[in-house]
Amino acid sequence: MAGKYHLLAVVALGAGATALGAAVAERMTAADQRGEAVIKDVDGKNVGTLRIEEQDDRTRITVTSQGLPPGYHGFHIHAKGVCDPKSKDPATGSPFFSAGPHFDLDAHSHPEHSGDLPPLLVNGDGTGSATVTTDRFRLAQLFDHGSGAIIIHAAPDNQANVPKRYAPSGPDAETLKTGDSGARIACGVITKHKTGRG
Ligand SMILES: [Cu+2]
Repeated sequence: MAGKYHLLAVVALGAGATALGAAVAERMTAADQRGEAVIKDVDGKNVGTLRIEEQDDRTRITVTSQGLPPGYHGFHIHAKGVCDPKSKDPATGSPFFSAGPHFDLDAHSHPEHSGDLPPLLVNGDGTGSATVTTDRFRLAQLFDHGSGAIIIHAAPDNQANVPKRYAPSGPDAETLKTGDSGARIACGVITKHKTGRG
């Protein structure tokens, strides 16, 4: 990768294209960084890791987990990089209230938040893994926002897909906030790291 960028930089300088050179420099900076999180449950047990990287015009998110209850789990980036298991949601009693609402660059509802991700499937042996790409945010925007936290929920995420026959007036405010994913069972603060390939 480094070789490719160096070649691009030489071409840009050779053509005297200052703007292109600056764009390449900016891209090198972004490619130099990644986000990482160690995901812990309420007892502080390590239940997974998360990696966030830039990949062309997308952001790639990779998760591996272990020691979690089998089934689908709501899986989102939340706005605040604070994972305090003793911080309880006054409305529901859920821990990790400190991580705030779903990370969002605008004023979207669920499941249109910038940090909304496909649910995590945990296998019968408690392990899960997934790689997902999203164009809803770039790594720099996440860090500008204050880094955030990855949260794994107890229940599946209904993505606010509530058919009219169940709710004639559509999903309620709670569903449009969280997708009814239930309590927060694990949390990982996303921190900035150098990729070391620049
Ligand atoms: Cu969430």
